[in-house]
Amino acid sequence: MSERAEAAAADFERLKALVDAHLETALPEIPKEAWTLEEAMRYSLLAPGKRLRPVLLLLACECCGGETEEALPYACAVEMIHCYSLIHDDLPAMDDDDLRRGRPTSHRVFGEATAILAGDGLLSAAFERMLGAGAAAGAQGAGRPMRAAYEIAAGCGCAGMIAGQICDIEAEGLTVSAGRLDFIHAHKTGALIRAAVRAGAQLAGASEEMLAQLTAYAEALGLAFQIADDLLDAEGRTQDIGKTAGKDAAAGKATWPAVHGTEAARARLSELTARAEKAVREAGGEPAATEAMAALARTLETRKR
Ligand code: GRG
Repeated sequence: MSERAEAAAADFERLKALVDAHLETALPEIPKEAWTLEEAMRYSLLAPGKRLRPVLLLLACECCGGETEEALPYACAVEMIHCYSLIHDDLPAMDDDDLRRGRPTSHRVFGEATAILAGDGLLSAAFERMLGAGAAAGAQGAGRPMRAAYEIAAGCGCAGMIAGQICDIEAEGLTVSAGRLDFIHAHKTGALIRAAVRAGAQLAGASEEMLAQLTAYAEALGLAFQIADDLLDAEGRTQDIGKTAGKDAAAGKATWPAVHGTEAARARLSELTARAEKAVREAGGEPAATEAMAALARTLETRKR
């Protein structure tokens, strides 16, 4: 590994450790009477995830010269939202999965009703966390927190992740057009990744030009991430990816390899990785964070889980 790549990897690990530590105390106080809810929420939230979205938010904030400490509540909120979406996605009514992050899924451990409520709880807790941080900034300083919270709300909402999820479910077993497939990916997976990057940049008060460059980075990265995920599902092993491999084909899912073929999927993945790297370099932000964001795009291209 080159010196530059080593520094970028260390940056990712530094921020991931920060996120992991903050997630421990990020949930609101839950009444002791509702202890099963808390147990189920913590089970999913603290399971070993990659923490890609919160780290991206923090890196985007650092890239635009912002304060990492101030961005942490938003980073934790994005991870809570991501976890809620995973819990609900795994439910029998959706993808019906038994394994997530190498562990039994929430509904397998706690039952369906508790899993649904744990997802609801994480989504609500995310907004509590962000609005609490915004309120603490006071009326004078609330502009940036408001913009960041708005990005995240829109990204996970009905014109973002949820729109993608419904189209994904409705596409099962059907032949979908390339355009429809891109819509599904850009929304189901891409919207929250895009929101995380834009929220981090907004917290740092990024200029419109920088925001546009980082948005281009996030959009390319989001699609690349999903294509890599599709390839892993098709070619990876359950024990490596921590979730059941081969499920997409079995469920007749709309995926990049299924619609375009494996070779074309690989070529698109490389092209998107290069596009993401170029966009973040052209943003002209803080050098170490820029390097870490570029390295992250390259790592996701070859990821094994
Ligand atoms: C239920 C509203 C709702 C949305 C669900 C998350 C999601 C939307 C669907 C999950 C289906 C899926 C496996 C999509 C592929 C991309 C993806 C989101 C993978 C999981 O994210 P990682 O790999 O997971 O970052 P970790 O566990 O590392 O955090």
